[in-house]
Amino acid sequence: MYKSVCLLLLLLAFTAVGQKLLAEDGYRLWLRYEQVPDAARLQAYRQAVQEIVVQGNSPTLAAAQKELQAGLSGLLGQPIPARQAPSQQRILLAGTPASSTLIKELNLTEKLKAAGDEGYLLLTTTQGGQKYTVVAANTDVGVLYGSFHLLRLLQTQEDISTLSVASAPKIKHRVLNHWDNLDRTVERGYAGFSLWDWHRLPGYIDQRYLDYARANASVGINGTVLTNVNANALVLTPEYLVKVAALADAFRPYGLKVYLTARFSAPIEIGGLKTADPLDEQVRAWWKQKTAEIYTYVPDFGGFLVKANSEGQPGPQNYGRSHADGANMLADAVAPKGGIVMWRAFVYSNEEPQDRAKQAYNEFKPLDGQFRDNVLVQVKNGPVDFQPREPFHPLFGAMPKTPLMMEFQLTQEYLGQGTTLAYLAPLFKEVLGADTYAKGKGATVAKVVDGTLDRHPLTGIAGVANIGTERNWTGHQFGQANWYSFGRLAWDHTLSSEKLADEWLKMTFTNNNTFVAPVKNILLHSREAIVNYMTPLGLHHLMAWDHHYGPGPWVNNKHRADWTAVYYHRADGEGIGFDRTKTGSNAVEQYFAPVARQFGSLKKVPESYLLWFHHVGWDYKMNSGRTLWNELCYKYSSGVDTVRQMQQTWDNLQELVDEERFQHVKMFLAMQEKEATWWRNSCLLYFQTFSKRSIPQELEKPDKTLEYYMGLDPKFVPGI
Ligand code: BDP
Repeated sequence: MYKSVCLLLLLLAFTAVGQKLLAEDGYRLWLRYEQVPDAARLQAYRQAVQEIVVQGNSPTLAAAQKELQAGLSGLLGQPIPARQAPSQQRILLAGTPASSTLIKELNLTEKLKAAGDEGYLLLTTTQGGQKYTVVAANTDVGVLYGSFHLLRLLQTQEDISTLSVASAPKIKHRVLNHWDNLDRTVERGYAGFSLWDWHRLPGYIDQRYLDYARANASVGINGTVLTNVNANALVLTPEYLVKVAALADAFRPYGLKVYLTARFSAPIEIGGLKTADPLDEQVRAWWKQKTAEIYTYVPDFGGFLVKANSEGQPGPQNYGRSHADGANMLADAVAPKGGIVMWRAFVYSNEEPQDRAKQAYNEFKPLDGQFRDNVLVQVKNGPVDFQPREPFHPLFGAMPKTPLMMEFQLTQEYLGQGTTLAYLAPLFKEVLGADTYAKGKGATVAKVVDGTLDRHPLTGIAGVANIGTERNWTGHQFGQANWYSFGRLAWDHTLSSEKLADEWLKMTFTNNNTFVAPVKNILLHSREAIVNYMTPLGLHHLMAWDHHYGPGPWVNNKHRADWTAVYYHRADGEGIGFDRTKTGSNAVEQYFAPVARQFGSLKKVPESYLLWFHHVGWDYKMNSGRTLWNELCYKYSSGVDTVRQMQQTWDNLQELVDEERFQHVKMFLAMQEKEATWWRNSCLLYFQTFSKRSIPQELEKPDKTLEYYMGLDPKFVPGI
């Protein structure tokens, strides 16, 4: 007896330790629902919510109820019952006027008008002697989104005693793009393998699919493209469609629609046709039939994302047809069921252009007005390719008759990949806030994307996902902040980077400001640090060949000049930078006049874009008073310094973070510091061969030779 009691105690002790050790591995993302530590707040919340009443039954309302119950029970540290009718005084009431008589009795019709199909109201009200905290919406999914909002208020310890919140998304399609292959590798994925376990589907529904859907719903993401833009036609065959259907079924309660990438040559590869010409009747019929078939598996299938005639992918131009011909063929196929086509503008042909940055604009602008109503043209944030900093893409504002969808990259292909702490909300905000001057001052990219500038009802925003099978979802613990902030900005692009960092940190780590304040500072400076130690002052495309990990400013002589680094930086004895003014490629001309004038002028261009648009002499005087060469040296060095400061800040916070995540981030920051130094040293030594100037005395000098850095050749880098 004594022995078994001891054993039991030992076991309990181990489990407790085990739970502590395993508890914070990042799996729970920002949905941890730990008990509110502040006693006064806790008391207030407990008084406000004694039970949950979600009237109505649908899978989505059930999901909302489950989330509220789990979330509130955790946050309030006591079980909160859920009932169909109130039995207490303080009720959390959630539902729609259609699902709930109690909500109906509150007469919210007027207030709910602005909520639309996905928005919601959060209110505090009293009726019949009962005090209600209300989550009301026109639709079940609105109730779900509102429930997550309410939980967020408690997670971040906001006052909920007099709620009066109305929220609706500014953009309609808020979509993740997974570059996931059917063999489960992920193109440019740094967080393990693809979440989609195709082999075990449809039989096995992994809990991760549901947690993935929950996480998306919690930030308002309502669509997911399951497959890589470099598409495989097999996903369109019945063998895979049944698996796609299983995923769609798992996601549906969370308002998450499924989309697929359409390989343009699918009619040939899996349809047995001789051509994929979009004007060929047989091809058109094939896509119609194929799409109808997809809808039998997934009745609410969202539609297609297409990469065509880009980087070797097949497309309409193979048959002398335009992008509009290709997009419209697919648009006609999905239209009967309300589907959409997201047609990518990331194109560049096999012939080498004079300036790759100009190509998407040149190809797409003439097509404005030629696309069907259910086509969105999906444009990367900048004109080259997801670089640490690019000016906004000149197509934004230039195609008023076509809804343009924004494409951001959450996976950090060009921002340090899996080992780098890069909070990207400042990048998203910088682009969305840029003024295109398409209709005079104030025509921001955000207004193009949210449809208000040209009154487009169809709107969309996409993020190339950074999610994989790693236990913490994104590889780097802080990668989660990009999934989070992308979703929140897709819903409301007016939110600030700072607010989103604040929310995410509080929910993911702790509300303790001694932790939140310094770590927010880390987040907010992280992207600029990367720009500084990789590609300062408008430099771009300096990364290593193919896998893109690490520096490669010396990359030249590849089969396409515009895949090399030297094509972009153009360093020579005189200076450095790509002349995109009238004397060069004249890419500036693609912007509206005030922007073109600013970018085109050496005096007016912001220094952060200087070498993007100008070839500038090494001794050019910068705003700081330094020469360009010295400024470059300073920028590269300051990037490294910032990472070192981040390390110091983090080290001081050990007491405030669980051990597992503390050590994780510490080790990742140490890797990042090495990589930052590698970038700085490589780039400065290489550019020095042109500038022939020395690195300022006061700055740290590279401790290896250029040959050493050029000889580094990391093997099996993930993501290719
Ligand atoms: C590039 C990536 C490549 C993608 C391509 C795209 O290196 O893997 O396929 O973008 O967006 O940046 O299509």
